[in-house]
Amino acid sequence: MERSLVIIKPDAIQRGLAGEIISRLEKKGLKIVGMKMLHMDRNRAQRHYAIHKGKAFFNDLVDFITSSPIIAIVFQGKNAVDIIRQTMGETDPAKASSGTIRGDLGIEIGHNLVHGSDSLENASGEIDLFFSADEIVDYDRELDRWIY
Ligand code: DAT
Ligand code: MG
Repeated sequence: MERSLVIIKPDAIQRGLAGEIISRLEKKGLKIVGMKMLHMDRNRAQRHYAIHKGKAFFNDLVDFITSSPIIAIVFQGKNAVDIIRQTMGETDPAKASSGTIRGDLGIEIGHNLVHGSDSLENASGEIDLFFSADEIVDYDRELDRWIY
């Protein structure tokens, strides 16, 4: 089973959309195996978004993600990385399809509500940036036999 890091971004928390976003991913069938609320500092933000360093939007991105608390979640499931990306929709909410989180709930790229890892390799590093091994919880769900 894959694991992926989801971040409920500051705009989603401020708008009261955390439950809506978590619920969409839960209803899809993904299992929460780690979750915490925190206020990202600039150091963690720059490490999380290191791949974008040097791009025009990098400073605004770090300002935004550190502007207010976030919720970091580890979701687990078959093909979790791709399923989460599909459920989120395209990076720019203006281009994201209806039925996706960003397509239904957002308007512009700088306020796109949610982060999801873009590959299995990056997911592993991103999870390690937020969670220690003992903060990931391994458990069985009865309903998984109705999903798989
Ligand atoms: P994603 O979050 O879909 O993985 P990304 O990794 O390309 O997208 O970019 C990270 C975040 O940076 C994205 O969620 C919003 C912001 N961003 C990306 N491209 C941008 C742009 N052209 N202008 C402003 N913000 C941008
Ligand atoms: Mg990305």
